[in-house]
Amino acid sequence: MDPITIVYIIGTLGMLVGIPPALSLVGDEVGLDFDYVWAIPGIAAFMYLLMTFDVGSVQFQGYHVPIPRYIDWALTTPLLVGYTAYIAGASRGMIAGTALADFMMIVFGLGAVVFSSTAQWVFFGLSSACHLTLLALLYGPVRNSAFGEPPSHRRLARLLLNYVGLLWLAYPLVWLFGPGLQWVDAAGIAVIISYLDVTAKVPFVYFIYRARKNFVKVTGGE
Ligand code: RET
Repeated sequence: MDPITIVYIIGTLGMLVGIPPALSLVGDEVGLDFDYVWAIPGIAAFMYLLMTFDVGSVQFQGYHVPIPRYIDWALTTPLLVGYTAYIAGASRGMIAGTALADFMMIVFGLGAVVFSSTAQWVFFGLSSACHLTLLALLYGPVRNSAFGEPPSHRRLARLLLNYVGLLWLAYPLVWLFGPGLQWVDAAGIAVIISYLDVTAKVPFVYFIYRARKNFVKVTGGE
């Protein structure tokens, strides 16, 4: 079997691990609404399954680009940052702002893998500008809004914020060494990204799942 296929099978199984804890949050009355957290590992598991069967891949300049990966990122990364901002007690406008900056980062990021040479670097720059905007929103207004929240919410918000803020820095680096400078081949990139994707999603869900016990106490006392 093709090693990339094996990597995607492991990725699919990894994402499945995040679904039961996320489903257990549906309908929970804990002061915050976590009804759609399941979509984070759920959409990813489905997209990894498509990648396992090589559905929806295209070839650009010798690079195999799995479109399901970008569909996954475009849908689930706004959920990851949106939930982070929501738990931090950010306003609806700020939640939408972080989700939008994130979504644009992914759309421009797709441009950075489908176009060649100069255009590719322009899209890398645009995507990176959105990433920086996202980080500025997260570490500025979103972090500040958490100060007014109950300690259990604040603790979880800080954990998720740093998790997203630090782990996601690896993605543009992977792009640089892969599609950008072509030092790492497509198989190497597939392994690294699959590892990062499962790490970005499954522990994220688990952190919320684990913190929920303390939320019940907070709302119960109000
Ligand atoms: C790209 C390429 C161009 C520059 C930048 C990028 C950033 C991507 C990020 C992706 C995060 C994905 C996650 C997936 C979870 O499953 C598109 C690689 C800045 C930050 C968290």
